[in-house]
Amino acid sequence: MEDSEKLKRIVDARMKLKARFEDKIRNTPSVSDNRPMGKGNPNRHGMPVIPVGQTLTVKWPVLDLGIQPDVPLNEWRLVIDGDVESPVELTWEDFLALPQTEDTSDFHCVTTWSKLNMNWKGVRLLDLAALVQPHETATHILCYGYDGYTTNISLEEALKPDVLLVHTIEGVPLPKEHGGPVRMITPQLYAWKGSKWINRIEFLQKNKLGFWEERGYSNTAYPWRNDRYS
Ligand SMILES: Nc1nc2c(c(=O)[nH]1)N[C@H]1C(S)=C(S)[C@@H](COP(=O)(O)O)O[C@H]1N2
Ligand SMILES: [Mo]
Repeated sequence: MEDSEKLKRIVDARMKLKARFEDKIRNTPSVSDNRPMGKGNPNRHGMPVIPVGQTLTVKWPVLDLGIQPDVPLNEWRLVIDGDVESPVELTWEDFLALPQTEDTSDFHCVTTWSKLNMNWKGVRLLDLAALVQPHETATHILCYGYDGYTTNISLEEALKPDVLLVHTIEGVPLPKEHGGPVRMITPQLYAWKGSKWINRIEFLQKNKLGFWEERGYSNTAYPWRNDRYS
């Protein structure tokens, strides 16, 4: 397919997905809560900038399962499959050819640290979804990392405009210890919902728990509700 045709298809599909999930997104707690817990000025989605129980950090701690996989760019792949019209397996070049988004957002770790104003560059999950076209029956995704990690979220969380698969932080390539070459970020949920070293996104017709969710972490992970454990 021509590149321009491909882009047009993504833009059309993106608009349809936005319309389909608009109401659901507007009703998620990190946008709609009228009594969010936390302190400080409102962030861009109206929540106190420091969620309840969090402390600001300038350093960026590293959290993983004890494995930091080394993925050369020529071997890197991103599979997007499951309940979708057109499953894909993207190479690094394919990934960089997709619409790129830059955004500055906050990072809230369940272990009580938050790091504000992180500048990211990458591809919106919304645009990846537009590429593969989830069926009407799709409700959740399960993300897989090269280290064997998994984590799940609902589509109304995944399709928010600040959910990105990032390859660049503060203008430099995302370091391996933070999930490079590519990780996902979920600024409106605790950070464990964003898989480092991401290599597969599976669209599902029902919720399926990931690594930490199976071990007692919250399914939903809302920072402004102190929603850490299930
Ligand atoms: N693949 C993978 N992704 C992961 C993890 C992991 O162990 N493996 N840890 C999660 C947790 S618990 C957190 S808090 C963040 C930490 O990201 P950081 O190490 O860049 O701070 O990544 C999340 N994503
Ligand atoms: Mo975490």
